[in-house]
Amino acid sequence: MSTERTLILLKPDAVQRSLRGEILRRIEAKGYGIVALAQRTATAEELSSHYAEHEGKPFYQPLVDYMGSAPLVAIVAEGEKVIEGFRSLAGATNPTSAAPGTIRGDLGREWDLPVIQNLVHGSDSPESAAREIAIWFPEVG
Ligand code: DAT
Ligand code: MG
Repeated sequence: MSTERTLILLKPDAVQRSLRGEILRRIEAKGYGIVALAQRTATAEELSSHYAEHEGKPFYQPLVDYMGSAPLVAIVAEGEKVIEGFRSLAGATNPTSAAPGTIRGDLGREWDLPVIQNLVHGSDSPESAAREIAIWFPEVG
């Protein structure tokens, strides 16, 4: 058994497009558990910490600005290999390249929305998951 936890964000576009239920359905249907879930507007501190690895990249500032512009939903999900598994459910970063069947592939719309609005974030390693869970849910640990 390698039960682990990951940090998922339903980005502001997912909230605005009323896709929370659709995305949560996919997470739960896969068999992952929801350990914590909260909708709120992220602070600049949370976002600069969360996206520290991207600081200096051209999309960093637009990304941080966008993520703080409206409410998002932060989630801690749990399950066997959930870190890699949720990344598979999410699909490739760019919605046009994301495979059909994935969240970004089925629901992402790059023709009228920028890549930044690709619906979800998921931790990419056990180290990122621990770091990100501590940012969004310090009480969960
Ligand atoms: P992912 O969210 O698939 O882990 P990432 O960590 O490389 O992707 O980038 C974080 C977010 O930044 C991504 O979800 C959308 C945005 N982003 C990444 N590359 C981008 C680019 N070339 N142009 C615009 N936004 C980009
Ligand atoms: Mg990433």
